[in-house]
Amino acid sequence: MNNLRYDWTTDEIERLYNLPFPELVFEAQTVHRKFHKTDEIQGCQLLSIKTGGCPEDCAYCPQSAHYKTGVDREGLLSVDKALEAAQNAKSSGATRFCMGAAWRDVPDGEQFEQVLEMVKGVRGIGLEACCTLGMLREDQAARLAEAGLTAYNHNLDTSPEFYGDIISTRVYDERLKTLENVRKSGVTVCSGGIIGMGETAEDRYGLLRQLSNQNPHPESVPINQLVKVEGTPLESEADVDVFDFVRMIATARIIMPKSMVRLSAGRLELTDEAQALCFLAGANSIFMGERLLTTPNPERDRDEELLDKLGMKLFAEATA
Ligand code: SAM
Ligand code: DTB
Ligand code: SF4
Repeated sequence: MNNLRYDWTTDEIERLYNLPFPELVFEAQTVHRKFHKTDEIQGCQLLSIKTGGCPEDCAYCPQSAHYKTGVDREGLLSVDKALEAAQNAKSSGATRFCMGAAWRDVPDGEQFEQVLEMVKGVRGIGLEACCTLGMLREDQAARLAEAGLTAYNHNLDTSPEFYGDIISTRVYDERLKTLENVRKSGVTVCSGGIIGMGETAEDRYGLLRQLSNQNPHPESVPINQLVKVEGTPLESEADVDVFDFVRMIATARIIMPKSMVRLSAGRLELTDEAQALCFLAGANSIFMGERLLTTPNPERDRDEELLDKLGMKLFAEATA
């Protein structure tokens, strides 16, 4: 059961996802405690280094130039500002710092050099460094690797079948190609998806199949609950059933035993009890701080209180 597998079928994933809830959580716990500590989660901090005005039309995204969401367009942040934020993140207990840019793909030239400086600086502070900058060529991935980048985030978001309903300005294969470029560079892969975009259960299994059929598995799998932002086409989507969200996390944990499964966007909508269920189901990371990229996130104090109540703690050190 616990040997890593890269050939999970949609049927197998469907069977796991739909197990009686106690069975599913038991399976997930069993895998979780074999590969991870159950009383520790990693704190990550996000920073938007280049906000808004993105040419892509991702239906969930407040930063797309296609929608009126009130997100102001800003140029690339200075290296100093980014490193100041990284230092603050470290002081508040984060061990991974993720820099996000609203780009379709990574620009060459001065801006890329500036991002490379940020990566070097973040590593110098003693944090894991992650970037999410859009599509990436092989040579760009190699330069990020050289700068010391720990991980590159590039989400598959949903199933190949549903992808076209959410984004029309790029195709699934382009996402897979970037993941391949990252993998070749030696930078670890962070890739996951979003629940609550109007996808069917089959689309969720399809996303999990795509992720788990990668060899090696993505080292990091963020599971986001859609943050419904006014002005985006998905502003009025129906809420996700909390048990479906937990099922998604548990299934990801079982089929990708060694990966970090990250309880990502959407935590403001979750009660303490729901978050505790996510940890029981194998989530072992959260984003900390009052802001994700452009949307709010629970305050540091609330997270600290929750972890205290659960007798859990944050990773003391970066692992990479
Ligand atoms: N532009 C780059 C890209 O798309 O790869 C990097 C930044 S983009 C904001 C990073 C990820 O944030 C997206 O792939 C998506 O999964 C997630 N995201 C964006 N808006 C979201 C929302 N409203 N709710 C949940 N996740 C969201
Ligand atoms: C991921 O999967 N979730 C994070 C991170 N990777 C980059 C982003 C969430 C963004 C939520 C919407 C916003 O704050 O703009
Ligand atoms: Fe642009 Fe990324 Fe937002 Fe899509 S998800 S609109 S690529 S910033």
